[in-house]
Amino acid sequence: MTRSRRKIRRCLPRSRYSYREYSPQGRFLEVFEVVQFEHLPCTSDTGLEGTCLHEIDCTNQGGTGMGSCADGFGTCCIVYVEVSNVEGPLIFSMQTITEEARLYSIKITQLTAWDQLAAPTGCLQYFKEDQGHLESFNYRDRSEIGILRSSSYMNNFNYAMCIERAPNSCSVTYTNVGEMQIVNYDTDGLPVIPPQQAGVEIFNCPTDYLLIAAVRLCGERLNDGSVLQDFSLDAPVTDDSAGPIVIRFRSDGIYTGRGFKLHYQQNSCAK
Ligand SMILES: [Ca+2]
Repeated sequence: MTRSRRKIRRCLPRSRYSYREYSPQGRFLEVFEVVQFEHLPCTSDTGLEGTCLHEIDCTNQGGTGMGSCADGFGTCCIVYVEVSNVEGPLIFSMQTITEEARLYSIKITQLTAWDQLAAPTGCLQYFKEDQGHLESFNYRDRSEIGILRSSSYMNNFNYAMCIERAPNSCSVTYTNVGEMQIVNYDTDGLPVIPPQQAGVEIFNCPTDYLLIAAVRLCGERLNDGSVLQDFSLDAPVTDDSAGPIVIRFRSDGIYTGRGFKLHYQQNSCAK
């Protein structure tokens, strides 16, 4: 009998599964491989977030399987809201300007500063993998709980995305993997830079921009000019700054674009 691998939905607390059958000679055969996995947050193929559980646990807890877990490569947007030591209840309110009915699916987890999942102070988003994706809010053009929608970041953003530095990591390289659009307009209402171009620094990106390695980046391409001077093309952007890894995003109170989806890769100091 050959060993077979049992399908695992990897998502949070550590679980251990094994299944054994006994041969006619009385010796057991390991039919299913013993697998241990962390019950970590995960994102379904359709964008819904959940907790990675074995399919049996998922069913026992009244959950619905949404596909296998994301191998730590997910695009989780766990938004961290710091509430200090205030006493509850904590009230979460939603504001909308449309008369259309809305449906929300929101998972809330309370964390202490000592929790493994807790983010450093000031980080609205926190990514703990050595590689992954950074995505602006409302970037996706569809979701399981809604219909097709117009993707756009929002006005008056000013937040930080933080990445936990991996052991022996000395730099991070960012690449554009989506339809980037971070817009800037002058006082006459005209685009500061032409379409399908990368913008760099304050003259190109006065209001809406990503801040990576202290450089403002905007436009419809990701390119800081360090490795490629053709700003009609994307080019990798590498931050070799020491200390915490922080990417900031800002927008002003008027004009918005699609946003961004970047891949980040932490690089070994040996490189
Ligand atoms: Ca703007």
